Amino acid sequence: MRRFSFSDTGFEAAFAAFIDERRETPEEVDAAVRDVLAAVRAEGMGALLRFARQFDKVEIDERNIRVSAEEIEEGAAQCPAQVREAIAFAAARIGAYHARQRPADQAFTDEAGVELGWRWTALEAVGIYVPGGRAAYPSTVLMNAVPAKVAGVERIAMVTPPGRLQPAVLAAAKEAGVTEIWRVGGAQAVAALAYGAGPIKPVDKIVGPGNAYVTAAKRRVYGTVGIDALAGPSEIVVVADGANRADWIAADLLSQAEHDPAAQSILITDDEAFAAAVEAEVQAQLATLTTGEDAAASWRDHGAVVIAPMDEAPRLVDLIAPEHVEFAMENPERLSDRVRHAGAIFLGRVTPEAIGDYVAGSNHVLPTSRAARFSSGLSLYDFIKRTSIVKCDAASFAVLGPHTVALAESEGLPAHARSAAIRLGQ
Ligand code: HSO
Ligand code: ZN
Repeated sequence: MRRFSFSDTGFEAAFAAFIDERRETPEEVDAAVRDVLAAVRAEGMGALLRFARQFDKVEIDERNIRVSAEEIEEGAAQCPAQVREAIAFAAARIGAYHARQRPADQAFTDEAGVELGWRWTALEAVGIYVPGGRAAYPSTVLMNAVPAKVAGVERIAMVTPPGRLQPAVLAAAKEAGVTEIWRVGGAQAVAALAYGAGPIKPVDKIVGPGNAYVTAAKRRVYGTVGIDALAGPSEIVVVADGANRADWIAADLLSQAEHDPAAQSILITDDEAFAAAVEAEVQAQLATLTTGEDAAASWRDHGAVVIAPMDEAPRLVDLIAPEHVEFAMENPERLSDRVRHAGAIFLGRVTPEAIGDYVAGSNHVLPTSRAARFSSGLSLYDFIKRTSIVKCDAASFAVLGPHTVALAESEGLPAHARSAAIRLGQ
């Protein structure tokens, strides 16, 4: 954990260097991924079964690669009632929030008399990657699938590495309206979704977090299909004054640290005694977490405490451009309204970021690694696209046509020019 003080000479440079540090260990995965993609493209299902044997150490065949409707039902039924209830609660709130994002179609006639507009339509088929192991979060299934469903996507295909399917993941998939689930993971799953493989039909866009192989595969298939943003490790900045409870704020910092040893948690406060109390609380709570090892590594290697006047916080937050920022104080909007670059903002003392991870309704798939400078979290917009519409009548065509001819001729495109000129009687 690094300590910074705004009053130290050299603070700006030291802090800038800190936020520039790369947190992910670069892996030489791209060549392997290229070969996997090519094999699935050439051989289809046979390659998927071979890679399951080779990488996942699991024997699957064409008959059980798809998770059956009965398996989904039975698995979901094993999910504790309380968790199922929470999944339904979260799904309803996520659905309601994203339904409000639906933009209106437009149709208007401009001053030249041209009828113009645009129309939004949903993607037809979307693939959702769900990682195996501990990172198989039911909440992430909801955050990806519910907006797709609300957008009107007909086919929502989920892929996940072969192995034990968590009941809560199946319950979330069912609740969100996932239409098919396949036991295939890694780069080969991305290939199957992009190119198709036997019964797995290609989709139009692939979303969802994955390891370095999955991310490299998504990068490579982009263009054949759409992809969502490339997810990095979680981040949180907590801006807190000294009137907060140190144990609450420590818990918030650890809530993101526990995701990943490469996650990052930063406290910004103007109160040195409070900062020390939070640091002590972090140590005390680390000892109690089953995720303590990862959280401790994250806090040790990437955590920071910044002592600065509260009025400096919005500028510092913008430099970090974090995935999440909390403003734990009275009247938080006074500062938060000045923030420009953040994936999601959580306001006040009783709005921990974890609320946004699960049940606020807003999406928890958010830009990381400073991508909040140029992008937004997952939303309904990821599952719809816009088609523009143009209609001239003879009078408006007479206004537009000559300019079309002039531009087409200047570009050396005579057929373009003619298709306009011919209608002008030229
Ligand atoms: N905070 C994570 C999402 C998540 N949290 C899933 C809990 N489960 C992404 O920013
Ligand atoms: Zn989280």
